[in-house]
Amino acid sequence: MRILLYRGDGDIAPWAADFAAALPHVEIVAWREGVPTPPCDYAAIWAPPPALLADLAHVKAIFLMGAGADALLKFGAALPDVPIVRLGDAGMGEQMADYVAGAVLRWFRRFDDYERQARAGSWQPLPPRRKEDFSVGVLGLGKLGVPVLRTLRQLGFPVRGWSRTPKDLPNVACFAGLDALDDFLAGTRVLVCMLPLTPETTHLLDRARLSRLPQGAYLVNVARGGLVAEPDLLALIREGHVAGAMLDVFRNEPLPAPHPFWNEPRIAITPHVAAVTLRTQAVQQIVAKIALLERGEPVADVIDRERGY
Ligand code: NDP
Ligand code: OXD
Repeated sequence: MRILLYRGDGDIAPWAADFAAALPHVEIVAWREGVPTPPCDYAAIWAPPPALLADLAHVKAIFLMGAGADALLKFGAALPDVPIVRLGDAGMGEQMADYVAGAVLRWFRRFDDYERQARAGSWQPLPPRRKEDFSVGVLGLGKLGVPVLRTLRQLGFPVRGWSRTPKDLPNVACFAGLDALDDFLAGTRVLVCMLPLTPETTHLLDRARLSRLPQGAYLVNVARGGLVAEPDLLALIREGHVAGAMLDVFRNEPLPAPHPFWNEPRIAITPHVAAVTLRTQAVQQIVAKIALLERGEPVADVIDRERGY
């Protein structure tokens, strides 16, 4: 058996070493542009260039070394008709929960306001906020959205969630479908975006939708930049309707130097690190799924190309 490996964002050598250690009888092929690739049985890839697609001709399945499939699905009909399998959690749920809890607590305890005051040399206690007024709404109740909700609920915040199909989660106010989105937004003080980027979700958060949030709401986007109409968000922050945002993902990454987000003090920026792929967990999960496929058994986390996630 041969497995083709590629990551567009870093050194593939440690991945090759981990796969080789887990599968000693398998040939690991680190893909390089312009170097002939032998036929491979499986591929484990992230952010591939178009030139790699021709070398997927013989694979039985494509494994993504990440959770989102948008960067692969954009190749559409150029992809072979084999299962595309993404990572399911693999240590990302806990990272997402930490990231989002940090953002919510920062605003709830007004650390952003106190940082501003401290820079101005001002010693001024501010009125405390009540958790019951600080409802957190998570868009996307999947592998990563659910652990985020669980953590926020444990911290005592009222939580609500929105998904495509109806859900029943303990102590979570659940909403489903576009018809329910306005009601969901109207009761959300901190909106957390954890949706996949699909044709249906692109630009979902535009001026009209963000305006449904109550005055003084906050936004955390840890999903994909294309879900948010960036100029609309900026305008609503400048007008004061949205009090602040913590953004990990952007339409163009890295966020370009002249982008106005860089100079907006109410926007906190991180460089797409809300939940990084943990190599050990990822390799273990992919190796286990290859074993299932080799035995002819079904695997979890197969992308539905129609739905786009
Ligand atoms: P899942 O596929 O497990 O969950 C997706 C959720 O979104 C599901 O609840 C689904 O609804 C819902 N959803 C999808 N489309 C719609 C729609 N049109 N309307 C309403 N709800 C919808 O994904 P994960 O939780 O694993 O990951 C979510 C995203 O997080 C990834 O796609 C990726 O883009 C991003 N990500 C970002 C990272 C970072 O570091 N910033 C790291 C990892 C992932 P339903 O349950 O009904 O199917
Ligand atoms: C992912 C990501 O989808 O890193 O895994 O954004």
